[in-house]
Amino acid sequence: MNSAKTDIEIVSCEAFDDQRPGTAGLRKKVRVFQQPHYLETFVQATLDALSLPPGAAVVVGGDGRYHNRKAIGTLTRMLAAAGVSRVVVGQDGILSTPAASHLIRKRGANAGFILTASHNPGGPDGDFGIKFNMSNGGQAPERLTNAVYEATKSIREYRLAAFDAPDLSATGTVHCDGVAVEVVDPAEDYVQLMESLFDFDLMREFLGANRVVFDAMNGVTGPYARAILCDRLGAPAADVLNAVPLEDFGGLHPDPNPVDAAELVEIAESSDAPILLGASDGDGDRNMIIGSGHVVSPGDSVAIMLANAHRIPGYSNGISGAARSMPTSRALDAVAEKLGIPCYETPTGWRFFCNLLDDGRIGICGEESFGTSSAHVREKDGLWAFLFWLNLVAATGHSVQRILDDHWTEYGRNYFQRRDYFIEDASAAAALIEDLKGRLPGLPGKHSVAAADRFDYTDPVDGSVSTDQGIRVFLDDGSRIVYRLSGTGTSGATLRVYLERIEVDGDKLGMEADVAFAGLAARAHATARITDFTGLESATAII
Ligand code: VG1
Ligand code: CO
Repeated sequence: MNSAKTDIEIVSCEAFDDQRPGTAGLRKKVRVFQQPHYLETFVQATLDALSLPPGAAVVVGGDGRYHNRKAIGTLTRMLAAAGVSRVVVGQDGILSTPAASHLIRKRGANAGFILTASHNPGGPDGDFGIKFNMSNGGQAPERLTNAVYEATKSIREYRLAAFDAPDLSATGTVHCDGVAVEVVDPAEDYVQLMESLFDFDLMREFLGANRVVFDAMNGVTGPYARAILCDRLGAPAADVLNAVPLEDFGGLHPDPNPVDAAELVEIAESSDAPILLGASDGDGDRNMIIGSGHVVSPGDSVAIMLANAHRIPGYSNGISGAARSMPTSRALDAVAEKLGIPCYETPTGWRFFCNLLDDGRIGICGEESFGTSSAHVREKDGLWAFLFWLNLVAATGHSVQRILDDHWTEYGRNYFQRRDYFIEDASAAAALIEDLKGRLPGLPGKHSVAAADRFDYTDPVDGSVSTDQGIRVFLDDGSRIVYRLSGTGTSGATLRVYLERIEVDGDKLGMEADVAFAGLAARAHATARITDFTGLESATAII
């Protein structure tokens, strides 16, 4: 216990009224976080709600974005004041989200703080954020984030240990008063974990004859990708693009989707395209997989992983069950059914998978938002997904296109598209949702609507209930439209409209998405009266 000998400064402050955590932690503009006391009140509220035992160990890291270093210094001092005796932090403050999750679990730490706004842009005019994870390595459940929000509204003071923020530039342990700040290589433990799951020998041999390219998008995964793909598997350094984490991501939007990772898509379409390409986001939890010039839809990706898990060493003993977030395509359900294992449908946000993973009910899970992972951590994991595909391509000798074609032929194809509408006036977005909810009972039976409901979720492990997690409209032909509001934005509101169409006709498995969705997209737009409520004639982004 160090708090007795640590000098503590108590700072009075006013509460802020906008610190409700969203889908994944608290995200705001950097300038909001730079306001005096803003980070501190949120951290203090979190520490109060967490009530860590005396002498606790806490993992701290971030994606290297602007404001990270300063925030880590403050956080370390606040953790010391809260009686934490060990802070494990990545060198230079760097830890990818999945690596932080692993470190919490490996070290038996009591909690973790991850400083990131994920795929949101960085830099002084960009976004900042903070996620807090529990001792299982997963993000705080809703009951805790609600408690934190309540605490932020009435906070009057916070506590800081009176020492200078430690230097994080070299590995080793620094003692600050009674707190041991252990600076670790961000990649070491994670590399070992990946080696325990995948067939590195096979992958190394494969890379001797085949080229793959990974784009770290100037986010956190560069050092991890270099350590694994180059140092361990022999890929040339030049094949890890944008490999140095930059505070502003080099001005890029570090979001691995076909629009923001256009450079990679271009390489994939060139005549001497690599056999496999991948990208990850700012904090390393998202992934995009490309092969044969084709971006693998995340819903297909997780379904294919489940169907082929027996080919990958770490998963060859079988998978107990699978899960997907509600808006994610139901391609996964079809595979689970064939395997005779359960497939859970959870609300959007990785934290909802964590109980299922902890309870051993599921082994693989995914979200349509380019997120996939397994029980190896309690976060989604971008580089893991890329390595899974690399191992799969190496093990089968099949191209990504062949793997997709075989899968669709066996299970049918779940065409999937997300249309985002950015709505400046958040109240207009809320009104649209309320209006649609009110009309739901009247939709079935007309215009080939089979059913329409509001998605509420009861966690099968702890019985906790999360209501209002989106709106589902099911059509007679098996198509589905889902509506929900984003919980990660930092201004206005984003309405997400998710479209899914299932095709089993062998002649219709190769359509372009725009062709596949021409009808359903117009239908979804009209059903929600999007133009009436927002003035928008079309989606702001189609992914
Ligand atoms: C989005 C995605 C969701 C994901 C979340 C956090 O949330 O839709 O699937 O879990 O981002 O991912 P929302 O509420 O904006 O739709 V990350 O990589 O930004 O931590
Ligand atoms: Co992310």
